Amino acid sequence: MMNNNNNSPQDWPEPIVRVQSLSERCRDSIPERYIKPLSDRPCSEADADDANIPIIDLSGLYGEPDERSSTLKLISEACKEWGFFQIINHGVSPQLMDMARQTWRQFFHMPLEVKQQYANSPKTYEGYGSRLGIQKGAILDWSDYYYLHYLPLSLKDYNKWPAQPSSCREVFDEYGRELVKLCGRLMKVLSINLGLEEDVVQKSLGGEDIGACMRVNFYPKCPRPELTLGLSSHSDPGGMTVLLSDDQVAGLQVRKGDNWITVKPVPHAFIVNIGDQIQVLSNANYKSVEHRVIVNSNKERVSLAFFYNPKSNIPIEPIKELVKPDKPALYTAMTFDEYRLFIRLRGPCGKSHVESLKSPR
Ligand SMILES: O=C(O)CCC(=O)C(=O)O
Repeated sequence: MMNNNNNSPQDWPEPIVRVQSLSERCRDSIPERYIKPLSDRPCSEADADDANIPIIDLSGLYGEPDERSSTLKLISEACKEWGFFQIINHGVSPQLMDMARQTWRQFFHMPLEVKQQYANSPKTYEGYGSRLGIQKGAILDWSDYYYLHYLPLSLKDYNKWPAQPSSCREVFDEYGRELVKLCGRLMKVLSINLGLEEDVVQKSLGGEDIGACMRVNFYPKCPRPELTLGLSSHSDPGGMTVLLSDDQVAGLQVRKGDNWITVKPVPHAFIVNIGDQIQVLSNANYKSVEHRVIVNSNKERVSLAFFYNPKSNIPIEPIKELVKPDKPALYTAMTFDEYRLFIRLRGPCGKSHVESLKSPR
């Protein structure tokens, strides 16, 4: 049984403590609940200065044929080797990106009582939250977040979006529209790179009926960053994630073999990563890669993760053109609704779930 503490998905197992209030109270120690086992703590040595995920200029996709094919190739290699890349010249306005991040930063700086009106429950996770997973006694991450649905329209509920700052709903509506367009373009690229007709990946995710949601992460300053994580290692359960990172503060680390590479964010770039559902659809040609977030003692950090997901009730399985005699289907079919229940109950835990979907052979 996944939920072995008799908790219901309606309830948190313990009273919720906002990490932001802890950060204001704790001077030189952190509560034990946030101290990670030694093996999970961030390593003290800085990673090689020049190591970074690939940075790809998307304007190449619309240039001369040579430029287009070399851009496609860069994306293909990044998907295979890293599962992560940064994109520049992606078509989303830098002003909109800044405004979106700034608006959410303002939200997290509103008085607690304002934010508490949106306190979430593990049933849908929508709203203001401070933990993932409902296992009693779990070690927690040093972050608060806000989670909301953008698509399908049946799940989009403005009452669950903050009313303040007053521009929040309008800004996020526009941001969501732009990101859905960007993700649609990226789906075509992935399809072409997998040797398929350009609309196959999008269709396999449900065509027009995809899901999209966003988690805004707020990582308060932490007096003992070497003992904890802002977000534990996980792969993203959905199709693809487009992350707007903090432009001032690094924190995202991507697994590369046995190392963790700290992403150096480029101003006005997005960080794109493959999620578990594209790993499944691509029959593991592309891998969703584990990542985690470290925190620091002198700067808070804000990031906006936009999740582009399959329609939630259709079976997701390897695309048939990618199943071959020498590469049989590696995964059994599962709907995204079933799949994400796991992370909702258990919280972030590496890649254990997508690995558990492997077909017995
Ligand atoms: O804050 C970040 O840089 C990464 C956030 C993330 O991995 C997530 O929200 O799933």
